[in-house]
Amino acid sequence: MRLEELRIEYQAKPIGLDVRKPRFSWIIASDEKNVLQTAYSILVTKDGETVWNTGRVDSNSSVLVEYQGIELEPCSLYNVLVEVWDNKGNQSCIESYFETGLLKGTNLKADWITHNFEAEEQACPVFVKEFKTEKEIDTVRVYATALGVYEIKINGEKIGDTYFAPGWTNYKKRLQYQTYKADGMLKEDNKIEITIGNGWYKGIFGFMCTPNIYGDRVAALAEIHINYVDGTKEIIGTDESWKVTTGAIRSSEIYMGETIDSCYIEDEVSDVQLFSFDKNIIVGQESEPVRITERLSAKEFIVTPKGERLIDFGQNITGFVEVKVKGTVGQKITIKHAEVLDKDGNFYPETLRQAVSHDVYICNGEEQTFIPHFTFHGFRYICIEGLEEIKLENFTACAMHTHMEQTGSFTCSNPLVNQLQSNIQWSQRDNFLDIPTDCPQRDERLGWTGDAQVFAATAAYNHNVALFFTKWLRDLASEQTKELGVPHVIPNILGAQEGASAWSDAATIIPWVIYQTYGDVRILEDQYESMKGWVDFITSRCGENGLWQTGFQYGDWLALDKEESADRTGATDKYLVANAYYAYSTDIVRKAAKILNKNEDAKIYDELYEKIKIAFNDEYITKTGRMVSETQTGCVVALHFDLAEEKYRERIVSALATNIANHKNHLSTGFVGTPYICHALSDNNLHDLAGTIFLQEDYPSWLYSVKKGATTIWERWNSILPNGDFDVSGMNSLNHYAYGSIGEWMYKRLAGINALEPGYKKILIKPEFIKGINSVSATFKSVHGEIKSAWICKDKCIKVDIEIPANTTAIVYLPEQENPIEIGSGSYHYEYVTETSLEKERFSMDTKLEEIMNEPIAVQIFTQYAPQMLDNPMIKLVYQNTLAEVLSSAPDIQPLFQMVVDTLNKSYKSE
Ligand code: RAM
Repeated sequence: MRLEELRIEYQAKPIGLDVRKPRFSWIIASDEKNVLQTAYSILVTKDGETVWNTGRVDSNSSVLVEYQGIELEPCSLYNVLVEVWDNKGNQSCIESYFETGLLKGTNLKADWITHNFEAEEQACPVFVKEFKTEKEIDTVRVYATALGVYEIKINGEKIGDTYFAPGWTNYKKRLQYQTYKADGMLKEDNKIEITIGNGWYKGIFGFMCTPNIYGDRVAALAEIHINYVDGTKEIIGTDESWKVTTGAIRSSEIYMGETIDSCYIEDEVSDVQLFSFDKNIIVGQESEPVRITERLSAKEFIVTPKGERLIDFGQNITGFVEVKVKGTVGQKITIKHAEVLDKDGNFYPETLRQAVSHDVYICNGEEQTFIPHFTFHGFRYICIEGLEEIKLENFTACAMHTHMEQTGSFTCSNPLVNQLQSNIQWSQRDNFLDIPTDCPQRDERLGWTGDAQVFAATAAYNHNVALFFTKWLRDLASEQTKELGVPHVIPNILGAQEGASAWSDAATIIPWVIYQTYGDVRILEDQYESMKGWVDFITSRCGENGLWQTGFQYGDWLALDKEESADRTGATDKYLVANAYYAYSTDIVRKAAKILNKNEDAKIYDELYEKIKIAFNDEYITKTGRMVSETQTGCVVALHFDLAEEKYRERIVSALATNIANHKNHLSTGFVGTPYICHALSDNNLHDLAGTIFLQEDYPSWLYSVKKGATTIWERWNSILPNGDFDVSGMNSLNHYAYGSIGEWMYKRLAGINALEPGYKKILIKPEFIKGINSVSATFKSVHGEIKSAWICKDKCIKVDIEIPANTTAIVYLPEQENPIEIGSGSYHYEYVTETSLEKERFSMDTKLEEIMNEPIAVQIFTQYAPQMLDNPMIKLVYQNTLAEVLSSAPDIQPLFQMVVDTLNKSYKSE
């Protein structure tokens, strides 16, 4: 047995940790089976002195064990030693450390400084300080923040590898500072430069491209802590002695792009001005920082029909392009960005709306490498102007986002589904840039609560999002009011507006997802008032019937069944949706109350929940079990949120199936129905139908966009129309993760990876086959360690491979087998022969195919018509693996081909 990982507040060896009671988690690995922890001990020391020693504690907890020692001191290094005993008589230990941050914003003694430039000055101010050090230096830490986004250089070199600090928070209530290790960067003569871009604080933002949203002046606050070898310490902080100038960055806006003039000779240097801004609201960095996490090389150089000169990076990303160039002095190079080309192959930046997204570089005659500093773009293509010779190797796309750890992987036998998974993962990375944005490219990039809410469960499979959401949920709570509830975007720059269902429910649903995924009770404690406050807000809006039926709602946003509504809210009764979420949020609050031992509340919200359910049934389901909105989403929420009385369920399930059949086995759902439709079907004995709509390849479906070449998830089912035209509603992003929320169903139902207890302390493995996929392999790195589920169904044989981490147990339902198996940790392989439904279908179809294939002419037909036949889902399903083998040349025999297709279709229908 060995301890593989020791995390402190989810992080390995954090510095600048600003948590007073950090929590420790460790991962146990073992070659033995059925391993459980029986005891642990934790020893925390500072300068060799013990500050916390648990001694041996008989416990199986290995996740988020809270520090209970002497109060932590700021800017101090703590060593941690964890020892673990297991039920097999083994013992093992692991060491790590953490360094505290300032623990209080007011511990920053430096002054806020700003400039006094003319209002029309666009260039980024650079705050400068020169100083000498005389003694031998041990360690150097920099604690810094800004109003705007900043970068610090020490002696010409950037400190840290992060971007967009201090991040986007509700600056009126919360501002993060960052801690940097700057060991070895100081010399005898030193120059510190802090450059500040407008960022979210002062930059142009929102639908109206409004400037100065939080303030009209950027400012800096920083301290350089120099610890000398002789034990003394010196702090160089921002104060009146600093100077300010402008540098090469002549303008920078997140939406608009950046202009760097490397010929620019430093301006005059002027005195800084002191600035006042509340230090009490300053908190330590709460989530992982934004970094460049992948560098993509240029795939192709394209000259478009219009003559534009483009580079294709093959993937829609968020970030920017690094350009290597040797231009002439003053040569101006412009890099324009777009997600897509139009159907004629021309550059199509329309999806950016008013976000100009141009980076402009002015060369100085030498070999140079340009990147922008304070802007990011959503793009796959760039258009280059002002450069004669374009060499692919001089252009690298840098993908950037909050540096979350990847925790999930999913692959299967269907390449289109694999591309879908890739698209979901990319849209998550592209949109988890400090806050969860709706899209990363256009004049929006806002923290839409609804989008984040519907996607959170999928997000938590793909990446560890605990810290990311911890930070954002604090902003959510800080923006919430009793009068208006929870805003639609967080941070809220859209102004005062009452909360809306499915959007504002992020307040309850996301903490619940984090609790379930990581076993994190603290998030429930921290968010409890906010969760409860949201439900109370809804209650305050309810009429006498106990239902919320007034005010603005997004409904089933962008649903296709909009015949009854002129706007974008879909056909499902908006208030039906609102009350379904009211019940769901109340259900979460009552469960949270129980977990937190708030017994009074638990009772209150239990009763409220029951009342809402009754009221919902009275209002939205007739006495004979008919839904008032018999739309897909109407049925889905009644089923998935478990609202419909038992006796009505069957009818609602069949109404859902009928509706789907009326849509030729396609979905018609929007933001609300889409995440749940496949769950609702799978949970109600219609898993096959879930599989059918999931694997549709024509509009509207998930795989439609894949077949249209998407590399990220689109905002609309038809962002690109079948004829190659674009949706022209003025709201058409090709990088919106909301519909990627199907990912949760893929992990849960196709791979079968589920948590039975929070934090996956107890696991359910229950993969279920669908026609069209004959193997799946998925992994999920839980807080207890990696879970694996893989299956393959081939040649009448089913093989299943499962891995269960130490200190957990699992219940396994093998596909097509009746009885569950209980297992402990370890690797398991199962192999069995069964007449599965999938197999039955496969083999009966194979036999029919074989008969047909015995006709020599058939071989030729398949060859000739292979592409058309691939468009027939049934033929493709059965035949995709063998088709390639029989391809050779063939003459045109249309009637016989038709006969083959008809036979196949008929035989499928009669199944
Ligand atoms: C659009 C956003 C987002 C959605 C809102 C209601 O502007 O892109 O996806 O949540 O509308």
